Amino acid sequence: MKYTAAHWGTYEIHDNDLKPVGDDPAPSRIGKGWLSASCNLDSRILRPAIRKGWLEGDGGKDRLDDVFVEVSWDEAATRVAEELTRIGREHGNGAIYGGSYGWASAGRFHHAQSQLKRFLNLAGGFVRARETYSHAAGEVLIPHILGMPQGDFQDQMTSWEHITEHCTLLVAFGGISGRPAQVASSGTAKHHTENWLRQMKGRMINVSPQKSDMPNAEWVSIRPGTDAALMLALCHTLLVEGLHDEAFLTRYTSGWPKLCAYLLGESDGQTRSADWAAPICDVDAEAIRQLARDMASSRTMINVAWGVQRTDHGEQPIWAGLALASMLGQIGKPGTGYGFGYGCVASIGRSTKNVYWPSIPQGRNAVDDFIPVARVTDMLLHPGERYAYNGTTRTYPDIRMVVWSGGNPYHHHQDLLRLEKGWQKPETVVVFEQGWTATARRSDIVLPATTPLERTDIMLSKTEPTLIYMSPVHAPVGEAKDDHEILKLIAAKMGLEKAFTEGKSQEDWLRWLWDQSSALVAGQGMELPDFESFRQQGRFNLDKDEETRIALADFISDPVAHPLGTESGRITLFNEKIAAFGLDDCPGHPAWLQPVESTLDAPQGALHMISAQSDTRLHSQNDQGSESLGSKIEGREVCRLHPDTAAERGIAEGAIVRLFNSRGATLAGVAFDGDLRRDCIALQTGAWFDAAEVDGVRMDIHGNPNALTIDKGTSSLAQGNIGHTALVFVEPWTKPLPPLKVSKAPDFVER
Ligand SMILES: Nc1nc2c(c(=O)[nH]1)N[C@H]1C(S)=C(S)[C@@H](COP(=O)(O)OP(=O)(O)OC[C@H]3O[C@@H](n4cnc5c(=O)[nH]c(N)nc54)[C@H](O)[C@@H]3O)O[C@H]1N2
Ligand SMILES: Nc1nc2c(c(=O)[nH]1)N[C@H]1C(S)=C(S)[C@@H](COP(=O)(O)OP(=O)(O)OC[C@H]3O[C@@H](n4cnc5c(=O)[nH]c(N)nc54)[C@H](O)[C@@H]3O)O[C@H]1N2
Ligand SMILES: [Mo]
Repeated sequence: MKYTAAHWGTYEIHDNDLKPVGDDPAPSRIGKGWLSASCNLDSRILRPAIRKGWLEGDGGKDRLDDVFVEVSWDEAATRVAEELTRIGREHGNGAIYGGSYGWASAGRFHHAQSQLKRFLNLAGGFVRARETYSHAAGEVLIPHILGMPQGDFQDQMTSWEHITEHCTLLVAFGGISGRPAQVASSGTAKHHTENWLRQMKGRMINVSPQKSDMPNAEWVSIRPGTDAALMLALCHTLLVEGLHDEAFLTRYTSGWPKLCAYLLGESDGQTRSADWAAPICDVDAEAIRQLARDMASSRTMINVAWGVQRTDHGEQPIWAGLALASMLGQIGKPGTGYGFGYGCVASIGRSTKNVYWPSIPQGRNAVDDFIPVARVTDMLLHPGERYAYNGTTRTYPDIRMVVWSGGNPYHHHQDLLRLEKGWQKPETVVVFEQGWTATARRSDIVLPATTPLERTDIMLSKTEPTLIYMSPVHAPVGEAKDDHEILKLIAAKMGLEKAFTEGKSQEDWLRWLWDQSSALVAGQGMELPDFESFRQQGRFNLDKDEETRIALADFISDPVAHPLGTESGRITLFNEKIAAFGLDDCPGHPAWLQPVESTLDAPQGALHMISAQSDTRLHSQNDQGSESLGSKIEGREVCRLHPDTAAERGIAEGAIVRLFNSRGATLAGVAFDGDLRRDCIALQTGAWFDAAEVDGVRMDIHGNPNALTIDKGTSSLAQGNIGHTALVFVEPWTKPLPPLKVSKAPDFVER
């Protein structure tokens, strides 16, 4: 049997068709659109192309909707090599941005960024990006408050087995569902989050603006962006009703008296009571008090979904949630305590032993500069400007060349019309892409990359016992090449080919990865078959020990012998270091800070837009596949509205509407959802950005929420993205529908 794999699942290959592996209890919907997206010759990039304006020396000014000239691979590689060399010589490699954020594809060898970064390091280095769009606030905050990298905490999070067995009250801020759990980075062969939820014996509470964020749960319909206020009010009720675990707070936390003073209003005259929080959160005060009592009398697990921190001051719900769990004193016990991200990807809370598989070596970056990942437009627009980040003051580099591989900034970044402005600054933009995404259309040199369905690779995933020899399913479309082959061509032009390939063929690299992997697991008492047998079988199930975990168990068992890596060795409820940073937007303890936009002080008619992860895509991937295309209305992404909200605005189901605010506008089709808050509108992310001038106004016409979101950091601590914080207006669209450009390639001309 031949197999292949993606972030969204593992597939058997049958006569050029894909079937999810039989032992996957809930194969993903995303996978249904994979093959058709890969074979979509209208949207795939077939040949290397160079923007005509760039060839004519416009220096990037018209890098928006230009026409392209198709070129040979030799010319494309030569041009990239020449530009890298020229920019490096004239401005230094600190003028090259290679951060390339993005999920790329599963497969250990053909990982786009790893390949690109290995190459750029050999070519003199590049400015990189720190943190992720997923949970930047967590990545910066968690080391301060739990004394370990966010990833380490994630890897030790309490196993689902313990939660289903012992937890009697699961309170999920942002919900837990099979929708985001369709994927796991690097790949997965099993989707079991929904199974775990079905096995829950205790109560489940979904604190979210959308009921659909958690099946079979009670719903607390919270005003978006106000979770920290609710959590603090729950803390306050525990405190004033004497339901908190004072002994736990004393033994395992530091700074409790300062948080206590804040809750009681001793520091600023404002009590954080249930009555205070009720109008902020739009949740009944008595319901808040009762929830606190229920939490204290139950075996309670508190989960904060990553989406809850992709909001203005997104650090706060992470920290307030941890404070609440600390007051309940159930951290370190089976099935209770605190979680960050259950259900956000399939792998969270799995009890299989983690294996930290080898990757191709990336070498060393001679450039020491970075940006927090979501500050990309600020960097492009404001070279030399200073900004705050995690207690430091940094300066934006002056970027002359951007090289992107395996990510789609015109999907992931906020306020895309603003990104368009910054995007015109560099002299040269190079993209390695599979499809004519908005990013590819806005690049100067476009290098067509293969999809995993066109190449051979190995799927190795940290939490996943299944290892897959990935076989190709169809021939590469057009002249598309693997990223590695493209980089090899460019490296050859720069005299770096030998250094880049180490003289190894792709198959040599796969064997090398397999040998390294065999050696690694042999050291842990496990055995891999030899490479030939693995290739023959296509799939190998590692005999991993189940390793059920309890988060922070060592620390709880003996906080002196196993202190946390924080300033106090304990969970910091007041953090001296963060306090000393003196930030207005991230004080020394969890706090409620009103977001830059919310329905608390919204203009008449404004709605809060929730731009969650898509049912049918991985971000923008597979948007041009059958499953995503089939879900659209007149080719536009679907937004969901409460029927009452629609009625007030004269909007019919199935109609096309314009969503707009001061930053931009987009068009979407309408579906009704009685289980969504009336003051919200839900528009999932990932429809390929398609900007057009309509009556002289530039807007997106395909339903991309990032035409409307805010390009601001969570705070000057983490500078994470705040995609979930945005107010929009909605009205029926009465003009003719502008034709979409995304579904086909741009225009090609002769030089
Ligand atoms: N409004 C809003 N915005 C958001 C979010 C949100 O919740 N709301 N979520 C954010 C989050 S959590 C994330 S992680 C980001 C995701 O943002 P991205 O990870 O950038 O999104 P993807 O669509 O996965 O982009 C991957 C791109 O790489 C290309 N690609 C795939 N495989 C390969 C390959 O092998 N080689 C090459 N060269 N290219 C390849 C794909 O065609 C695709 O264009 O979006 C963020 N943006
Ligand atoms: N199908 C699919 N699954 C995915 C992805 C994908 O693209 N497609 N992307 C993956 C990636 S990269 C990531 S990082 C994870 C992200 O996983 P999550 O962050 O969990 O995903 P989201 O859907 O953005 O957010 C979860 C829910 O939070 C709710 N929410 C929004 N704002 C607030 C708020 O202020 N308060 C509360 N309480 N709730 C709020 C929304 O209703 C939303 O449905 O998903 C992963 N899983
Ligand atoms: Mo993410």
